[in-house]
Amino acid sequence: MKDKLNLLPVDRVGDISTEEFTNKYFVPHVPVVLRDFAKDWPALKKWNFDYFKNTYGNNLVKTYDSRFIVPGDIYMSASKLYKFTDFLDIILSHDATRKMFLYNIKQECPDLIKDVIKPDLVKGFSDNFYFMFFAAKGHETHLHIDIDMSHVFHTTFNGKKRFILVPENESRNLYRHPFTVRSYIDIDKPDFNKYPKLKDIKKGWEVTIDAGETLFIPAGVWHSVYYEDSTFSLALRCHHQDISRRVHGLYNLLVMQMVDRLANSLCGTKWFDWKEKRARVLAEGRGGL
Ligand SMILES: O=C(O)CCC(=O)C(=O)O
Repeated sequence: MKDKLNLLPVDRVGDISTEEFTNKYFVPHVPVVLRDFAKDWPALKKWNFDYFKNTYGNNLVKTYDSRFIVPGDIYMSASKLYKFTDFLDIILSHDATRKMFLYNIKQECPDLIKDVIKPDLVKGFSDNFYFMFFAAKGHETHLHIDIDMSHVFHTTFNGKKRFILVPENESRNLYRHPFTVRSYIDIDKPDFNKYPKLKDIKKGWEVTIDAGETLFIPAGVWHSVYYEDSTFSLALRCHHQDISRRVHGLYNLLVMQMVDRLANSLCGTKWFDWKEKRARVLAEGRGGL
């Protein structure tokens, strides 16, 4: 009896030429671990929990808990503001129930950008979005696609993170909730009885990255993240090379997400239940959309 998906390992490469990266990974949307992507960044030596506490400890930061993906008042919103130093203490006390995510250091702590060397592996890296993620060992970020349909280069600094990734064309077999970039299945411990179409997933990957390594997450690729250590990381975004994909990202942000938020605020659980039912209909091939 199947109790896990068949997940492939992810390639790990050192220095890689633009041509090889583009042909093997970037264009075909295949994840890869880049061991040398961040090797010259001053951030690798400089950033640690104490450094953030001493330098930016008084900043107020938004934090998120499991209610982020549950219908109700906190859906898709931050649940609590903390002083940065207090939140880092929470992480260091191994409380994995909340996280800081999509913390844009370009806006919040712009001096930190000087510690990151803008990569030239491919064109299209954003100058505006340098997102950081902080959480304790045991934290889990549920399965999703990045809403803006950008490529992501995710570097972890001080510990291990495990990722499960699934190609975008498996969205229906993952029971994607319509009007969202989210699936509510547990991809790590899949329930094939409740979600039988998971058995049809042809391909996926599993990888653990260590401090200093960078995972390339191609645009549209599903991913869930498991914090094996209390850690922080930085995700650089790179625009998709196809304009149609960028438009798709804008649509997701400006239209789809707004519809979902509005329907959640008006109908809450009923809207969630409709999305869950619709995800099943689509997975079983009984509907359009
Ligand atoms: O590390 C996390 O918690 C989430 C990371 C993620 O989803 C991303 O970089 O796109």
